[in-house]
Amino acid sequence: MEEPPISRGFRSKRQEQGLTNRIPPGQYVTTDFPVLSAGPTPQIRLEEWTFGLHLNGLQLGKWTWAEFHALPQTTIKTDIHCVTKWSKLDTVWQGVTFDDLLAAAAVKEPPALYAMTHSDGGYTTNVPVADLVGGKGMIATRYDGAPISPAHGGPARLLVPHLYFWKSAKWVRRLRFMEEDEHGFWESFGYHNHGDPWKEQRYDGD
Ligand SMILES: Nc1nc2c(c(=O)[nH]1)N[C@H]1C(S)=C(S)[C@@H](COP(=O)(O)O)O[C@H]1N2
Ligand SMILES: [Mo]
Repeated sequence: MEEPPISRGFRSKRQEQGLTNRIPPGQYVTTDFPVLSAGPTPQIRLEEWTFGLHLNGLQLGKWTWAEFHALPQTTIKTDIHCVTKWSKLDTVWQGVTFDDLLAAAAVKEPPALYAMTHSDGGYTTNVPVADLVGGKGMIATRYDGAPISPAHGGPARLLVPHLYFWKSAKWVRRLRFMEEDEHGFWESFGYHNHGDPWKEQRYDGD
């Protein structure tokens, strides 16, 4: 049998946009910015806001809003991928990287392999420390040149864009280093423990 002719003119929309290598499997691109929250948006007064790093009940570092803004600020442009299948390209965030936070706390080496983030409202998510350091994670306070809106996690959210977006905890207040891994909120409801979009690690067992 003859091979069907290959349509040489064919290029998918993704190829046209040069996106073939940017969209993880099963994702589609949206230009909106959907809001996904498991509960109400907490109201946080900046005068009361602090961010803390903890290990075994010990506080390694704590910053007020003003102190946090005196730390080196980094701006990144990155794609984000939600487990509900939307991806948003070229989002721009400003904040303090974990590398800079650890340096500010005079912590030379990450003190444990695992971390749990704690947010106002009670949300938690666990992330391996290796996914936060080396420029991979930050505490972001600005999105698209303006303060992050409350619905999107303002005043400050975790940003770990190479993992599914549920790992990017909104309204984050505390990160606790852990010797042993524990499940956060969605992880204990069957979401994948790691959440790498390129491996389609959506649910436990993927
Ligand atoms: N504190 C908190 N952080 C959270 C969530 C949440 O419910 N509470 N939802 C997560 C999920 S499932 C997603 S997809 C993203 C959504 O962020 P967005 O609302 O800014 O799009 O936030 C993540 N961070
Ligand atoms: Mo999500």
